Amino acid sequence: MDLKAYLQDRRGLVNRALEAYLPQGRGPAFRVVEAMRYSLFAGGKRLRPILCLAGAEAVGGDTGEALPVACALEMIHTYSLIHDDLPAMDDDDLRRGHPTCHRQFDEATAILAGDGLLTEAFRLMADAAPKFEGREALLLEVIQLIAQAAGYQGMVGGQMLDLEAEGRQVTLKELETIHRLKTGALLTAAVRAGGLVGGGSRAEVTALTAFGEKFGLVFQITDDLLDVEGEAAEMGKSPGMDVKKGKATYPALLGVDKAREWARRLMDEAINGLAPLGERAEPLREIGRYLLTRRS
Ligand code: GRG
Repeated sequence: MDLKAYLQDRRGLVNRALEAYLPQGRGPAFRVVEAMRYSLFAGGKRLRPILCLAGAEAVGGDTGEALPVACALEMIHTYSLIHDDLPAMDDDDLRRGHPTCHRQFDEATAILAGDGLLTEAFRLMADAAPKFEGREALLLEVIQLIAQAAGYQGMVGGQMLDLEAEGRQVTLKELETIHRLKTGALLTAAVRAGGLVGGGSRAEVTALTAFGEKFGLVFQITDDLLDVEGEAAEMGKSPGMDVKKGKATYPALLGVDKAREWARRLMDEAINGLAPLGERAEPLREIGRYLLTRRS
């Protein structure tokens, strides 16, 4: 399959839907909507929504039905980036190739923009209820799954552990826990939610979840490798920040070659686990292979 064309098509689908779900603001709250849109449309690979759509596709589901959930995932992801870039957290100036939200606007507006995106994500999913007539329990399960992955049992918890680990020695096991929660939980939820919305059987959803968990880990390893080897122009942010901030990373703990080898092995396992889903899971396999060679 032509992965480039596939990603371009899905990105277009997601961007058009996001534009419809979050149109330009009017009225008194104009500034916060402008800040939400600034970060949402600043670029980004749209990986989480694409994983969600590909998860639905892998079980023979309708990608149109998965779109509100896919867009909600991108809103949650963007909120996490805005808050992560704040002076109280990573204090970054550049994100997605543009000034970070608090640099472009101000700190208070950036906090509100993140809050607005997080809240809007859940409104968006709840608003999709009419599309799920007779299957409301399924939509509720998806909303619960995403809330859990984004909250203290997932991304927020992982961020807390990450902040607590700053400036001290971290074991490989601790690092894995941090990343399983901080980045892995939302990526896993994206694939799983796609499978659920797509009407997959429990066995299919379990296979997708196992893929998502390994994918999440490989994503983080390759993110760490990019920080060592990447180019700012391609990444849209400055490389070398992990070392500068004294953060524990896979290349720092294992060495670059071993980290890369581990990522390859994990991705092989992840792809092998998709065998029961047959041809329909090909986009997921291709996205997995692409992850190992990504430059941004
Ligand atoms: C503030 C609650 C809260 C959580 C922050 C995800 C996160 C938790 C922080 C981001 C810090 C970071 C750079 C982590 C490395 C992995 C990561 C999430 C990279 C950015 O995701 P991509 O590559 O970004 O999918 P784009 O811009 O392509 O969407």
